[in-house]
Amino acid sequence: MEPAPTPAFPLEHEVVGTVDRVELVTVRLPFVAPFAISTAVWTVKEALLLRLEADGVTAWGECVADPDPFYAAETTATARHIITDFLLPLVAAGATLGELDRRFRHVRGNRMAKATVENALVDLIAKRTGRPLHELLGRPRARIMSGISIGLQDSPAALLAAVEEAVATGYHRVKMKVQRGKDVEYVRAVRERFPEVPLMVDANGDYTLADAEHLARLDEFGLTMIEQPLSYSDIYQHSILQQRLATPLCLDESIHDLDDAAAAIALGACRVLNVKQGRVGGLLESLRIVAHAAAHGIPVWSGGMDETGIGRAVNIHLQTVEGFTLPGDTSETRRYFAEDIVEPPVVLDAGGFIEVPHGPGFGVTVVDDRVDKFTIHRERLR
Ligand code: OSB
Ligand code: MG
Repeated sequence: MEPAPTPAFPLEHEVVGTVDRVELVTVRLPFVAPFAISTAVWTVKEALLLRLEADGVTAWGECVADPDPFYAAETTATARHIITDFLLPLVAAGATLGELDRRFRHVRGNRMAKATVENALVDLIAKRTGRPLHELLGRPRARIMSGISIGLQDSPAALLAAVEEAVATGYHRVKMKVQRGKDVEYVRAVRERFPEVPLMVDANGDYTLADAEHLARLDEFGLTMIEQPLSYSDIYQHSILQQRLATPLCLDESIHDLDDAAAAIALGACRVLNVKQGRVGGLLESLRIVAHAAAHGIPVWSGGMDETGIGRAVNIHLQTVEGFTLPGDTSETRRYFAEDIVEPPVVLDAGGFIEVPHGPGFGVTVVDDRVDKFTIHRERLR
């Protein structure tokens, strides 16, 4: 008899079981401090959570969409619609995650909604079989690198104070948000005070190709990369810009799936990739992107979306995968929330590393009282 073909990626052959109860819960957690990027300022984290129950096991998936379309086109409301009306009806007991992934392709785009369903099903499968997520990914438990994303600040002095605290905490690299008018002089201030800290900037699409000469002024600061300088939907113009800059470009918003990543790499539009599993449709698509990038010598790191402890835990497990060679946007819980909905919180160890949470599934415990306290909407679907 022919041996069964080896699945191309871990997760693909995992089987979805029956689900007894399905709920969508929207939580709103206050941020410790407002988080500003070139297109938005957020003072609270609003997240859509998918809660599954089966055989007394509870599993969760967090959607990374914001309530507004200022970072990505999807919102918590569009995700709720797509999950309820199109994705959940495709989930059938007995199907593998690989089959489900193929079914989900019939629904175009909406990758944040897809990731939410995939994540919750992965958590359920992992918990039912008593395995931690990194084990489903075929990876040993390991510590991962840390990184911080510092939002736009009112002055270079305020930025320096934030970077000072980040360096003192032990983060492996610092990312600072930039926008027109808050770029070269802000970066210069940080570089003069911290000549050695691994530093990068993220513009969230605030510039155009006409700014190429201005952006080239950043080359003198030895940045590890410039993230998404041009439009949220562009790949081609980034390939032109990359030819004019010594600093590597990194794409975030423009990459929704493996095809986008492959196009960006083929065009030379970036030399680094930010993989947010919640943006690209989930863990399985992330594995494909990371494998493709590694095969083409492109380093990858895990971005973040200011997730609660649920999504944060997923990002941490994913970073045990080979190919995540750079520190990502994975920071301590206390940087975002005075009180999170999970235990334990994410903390840095003495070396600035983050431990992968222990236990089945994502390895964190969702505290029901806290979910209740922060819930603004709850709906039972099944
Ligand atoms: O562009 O990476 C981004 C947060 C929200 C939306 C977009 C971005 C970010 C971050 C913060 O930079 C990442 C994090 O700390 O989770
Ligand atoms: Mg970004």
